[in-house]
Amino acid sequence: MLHTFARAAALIALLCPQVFSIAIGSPPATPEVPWKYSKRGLFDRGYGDDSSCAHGPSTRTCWGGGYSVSTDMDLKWPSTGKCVKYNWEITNTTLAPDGFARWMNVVNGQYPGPTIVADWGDDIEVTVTNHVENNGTGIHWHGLRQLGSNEMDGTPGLTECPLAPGETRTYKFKATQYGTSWYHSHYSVQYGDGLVGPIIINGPATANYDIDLGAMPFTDWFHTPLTTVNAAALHASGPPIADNLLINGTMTSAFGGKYAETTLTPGKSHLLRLVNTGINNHVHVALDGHSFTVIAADFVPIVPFKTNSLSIAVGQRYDVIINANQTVSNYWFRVGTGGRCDGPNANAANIGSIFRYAGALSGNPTSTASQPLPTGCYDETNIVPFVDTQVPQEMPEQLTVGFTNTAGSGNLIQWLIDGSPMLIDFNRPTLSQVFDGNDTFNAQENLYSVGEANKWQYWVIQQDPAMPAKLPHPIHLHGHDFYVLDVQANTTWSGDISRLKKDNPIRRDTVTLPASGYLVLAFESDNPGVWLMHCHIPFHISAGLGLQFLERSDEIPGNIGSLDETQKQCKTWSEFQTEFYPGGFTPGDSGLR
Ligand SMILES: *[C@@H]1O[C@H](CO)[C@@H](O)[C@H](O)[C@H]1NC(C)=O
Ligand SMILES: *[C@@H]1O[C@H](CO)[C@@H](O)[C@H](O)[C@H]1NC(C)=O
Ligand SMILES: *[C@@H]1O[C@H](CO)[C@@H](O)[C@H](O)[C@H]1NC(C)=O
Ligand SMILES: *[C@@H]1O[C@H](CO)[C@@H](O)[C@H](O)[C@H]1NC(C)=O
Ligand SMILES: *[C@@H]1O[C@H](CO)[C@@H](O)[C@H](O)[C@H]1NC(C)=O
Ligand SMILES: *[C@@H]1O[C@H](CO)[C@@H](O)[C@H](O)[C@H]1NC(C)=O
Ligand SMILES: [Cu+2]
Repeated sequence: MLHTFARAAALIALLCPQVFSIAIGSPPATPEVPWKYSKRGLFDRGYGDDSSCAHGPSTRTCWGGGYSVSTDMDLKWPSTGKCVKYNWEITNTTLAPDGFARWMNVVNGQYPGPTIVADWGDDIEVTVTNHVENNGTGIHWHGLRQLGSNEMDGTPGLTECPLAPGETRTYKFKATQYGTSWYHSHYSVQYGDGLVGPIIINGPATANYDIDLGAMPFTDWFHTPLTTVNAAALHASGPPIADNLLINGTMTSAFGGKYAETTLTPGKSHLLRLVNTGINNHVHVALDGHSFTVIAADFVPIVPFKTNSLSIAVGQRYDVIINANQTVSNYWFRVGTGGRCDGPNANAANIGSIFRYAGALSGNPTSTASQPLPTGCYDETNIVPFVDTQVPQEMPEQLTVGFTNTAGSGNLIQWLIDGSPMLIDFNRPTLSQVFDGNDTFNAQENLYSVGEANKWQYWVIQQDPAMPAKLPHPIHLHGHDFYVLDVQANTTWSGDISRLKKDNPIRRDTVTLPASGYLVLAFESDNPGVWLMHCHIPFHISAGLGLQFLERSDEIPGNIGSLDETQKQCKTWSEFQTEFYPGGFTPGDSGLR
């Protein structure tokens, strides 16, 4: 306790309207970080560095004020002084996104939740009140770096206790990145019951467009509450069957529902922000008669490439430009699933939405696909980050993904990291433990310490070849983007570091670990905090497929206000849990999603 307050007193409060203040130990806002400059290629793509021209439809690479699409977002971002505030009531509400009515946990009665819209460099402040009678909550801002604001990451058991029914808390953080993402509950399987929404952070782009159509979220959809589906999945020998797949929160089904509709302006080019907010299903998307020019992958601007379809893992995003230069008409936007590698979807063959040119007749499209959608759960490989990074070749440390299945005897499915299924303690989040000066962690917290400051951290995630469950996993890291240095299906890592891609490797925050294969990634230890790395399939992280990096524990910034808030949140959570769940939660359920 003493330790907590001694630490806290030295730190600076973080207030939304005020310019973001990073506390002791983390990199300064206008950084002088020579090690970073020295490892960058500073590749000149012809826009110069940080041009100051004005942003507009024909100058999307510019942003203004010395910022552009060439700016390295790790090092530099605008400080607008602008604060974007939201007030959210989380309720248990009956809705029927595809015509089938069921209870959902949603933000402000709305599904998908309200889109957070901010400009690059804004502060974002979201006040969340939990009105759900039976469940806690905790909102995570997927892909946002939370530089210097680890306690705002919204990960129950790591950075906070769950928010108990009736309680309110405020999350405050800075948009140091720009592009498209989403927020979701990280409490139990709650996001699969509806607690998700898009995040748009306006910024420059690597190609021009006229109109921003906003976000287009997709998710597989279950008619049974996810707690029930998950409890069964923990004991079943195969994945659960999704009932449907929602596009922008809607689809048709035997119960009614409707297709989502998007309007295109003839002759204009449109930015569309694709987000897989899914549960089990990897998706493939295409628009009849139109190609996509892809300009960003996750929060990373990329060298534009053209494609007829995109493969999108759970948690991934792509920003694409669609040129409305075809005959004024209606076109099917088609969405397919991975096929055998993700999980069955009862309506997989019928998923679509309508893209209607302004001036076209109403009614469903009669367009045809030029080619069938691909299947499979793999990532796009054409991704070249616009801002160039050099990552030296070094030997990674190994993490092995394993699996135990005693389902036949009525027991448990568990996914393991180095033999251990992750299990967190809602009542003792890692961050509180760190501030209390307790550095003894339970083995099942799957905690890996990263002590070095500002160094590359190399990890190979290897699927245990002996494992019977041969499935790919979308791996997501909090607090960082990572670089994908090598990725292979059906093989084990040879230890040959000359295989590692060092010249401008793919950078993003979610990547697919292929079945029976491995993934070598690297991130920079430039953000002290407690950061979860996990499979983004809720059923898999629930069954243990996760670990936490405790990065530079002595330097994690805290601030008086949010530490007080964390303590209050833990007290009310502990009272709620003691009263309603005296025996604890479902065995084998990590508590995380
Ligand atoms: C939501 O309300 C329904 C009844 O309308 C109830 O069965 C369900 O348990 C509630 N869900 C949560 C998460 O509280
Ligand atoms: C959450 O709500 C569901 C649905 O009402 C309920 O079955 C479950 O026990 C609750 N669990 C927790 C951990 O709050
Ligand atoms: C998604 O739906 C919302 C609400 O109906 C709508 O405002 C938005 O334009 C839609 N987005 C796209 C890309 O069609
Ligand atoms: C329509 O736009 C696409 C994408 O920019 C381009 O590849 C194609 O050639 C254009 N087609 C016509 C008919 O102009
Ligand atoms: C330190 O944390 C561990 C793991 O959460 C816990 O088991 C132990 O009781 C704690 N020790 C103290 C002295 O609080
Ligand atoms: C991996 O092996 C499986 C089973 O033999 C096969 O179906 C799959 O195509 C292989 N994947 C790759 C990328 O080679
Ligand atoms: Cu998984």
